[in-house]
Amino acid sequence: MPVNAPVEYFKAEDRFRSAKSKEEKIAALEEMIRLLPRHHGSENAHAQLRSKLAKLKKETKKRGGTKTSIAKEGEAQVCLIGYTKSGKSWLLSKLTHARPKISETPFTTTKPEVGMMDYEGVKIQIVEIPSTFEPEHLSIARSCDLVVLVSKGEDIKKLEELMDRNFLRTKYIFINPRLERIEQVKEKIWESLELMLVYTKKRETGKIFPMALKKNSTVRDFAARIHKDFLKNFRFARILRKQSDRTREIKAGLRYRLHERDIVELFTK
Ligand SMILES: Nc1nc2c(ncn2[C@@H]2O[C@H](COP(=O)(O)OP(=O)(O)O)[C@@H](O)[C@H]2O)c(=O)[nH]1
Ligand SMILES: [Mg+2]
Repeated sequence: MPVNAPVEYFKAEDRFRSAKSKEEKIAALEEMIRLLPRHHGSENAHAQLRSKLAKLKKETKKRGGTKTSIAKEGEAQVCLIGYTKSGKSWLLSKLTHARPKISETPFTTTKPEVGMMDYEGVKIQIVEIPSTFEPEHLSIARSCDLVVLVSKGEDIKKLEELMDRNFLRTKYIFINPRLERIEQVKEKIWESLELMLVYTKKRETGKIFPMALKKNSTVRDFAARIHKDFLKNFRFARILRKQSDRTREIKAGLRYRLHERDIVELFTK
């Protein structure tokens, strides 16, 4: 069985075993897939879980269900969940260039709407989940990186129960679009994603490009993200780090921890 899986994984496994419906089984499996660490030794376990999931989904589809999946794009995927007319489409249109229909009519949004939010050059995908809360739509929220519960304030408890009832264990935050400024909302989403912004500097051109890494990432994580060859032929990294009003230059190895807004240039053999 999987090595190093967190306690929550085994709880999801228990739920899978005791699930009475296929939908519950699917929910538990999706959570197991999300929680099972990804490394060389867990590839088989992942493949087995995915094949079980595919089989179950096929079976539910035969009974009239439809499949909706949104290909992940950008550095993270964020789902907007809330009751109808809470302002999800409105929020999506403010955070991204998407133009979903915003309306006083309940249940205007019937399929997931997608847009890309720009945070200092980093792209974050935002998905509006229709308020009909169909299982195949909620599935998207199960595998995303963050759920934003769009709330008018009085429905906070009901939204938390909705998450719980549908086995949505993804990290979530509340946002009230009528009270919070859009720049604040963006900042809150970014903070909650627990990412850090670093810049990669291309040696040939000297140009810098923003990218997002998990907080506390090392030079190794950075190099692996750029290209596997960089890791194989790694010599050292040159890091430019702003400290108060001067820029420090640091020569670093693979285990060196990066800071927010470091500019990183890789040197290879
Ligand atoms: N004034 C104001 N109106 C909003 C806000 N968010 C949504 N609305 C209005 O509320 C209604 C429903 O919004 P919509 O985004 O379609 O809700 P959804 O069902 O959650 O997608 C529309 O008439 C919007 O114009 C907001 O932040 N401020
Ligand atoms: Mg909508």
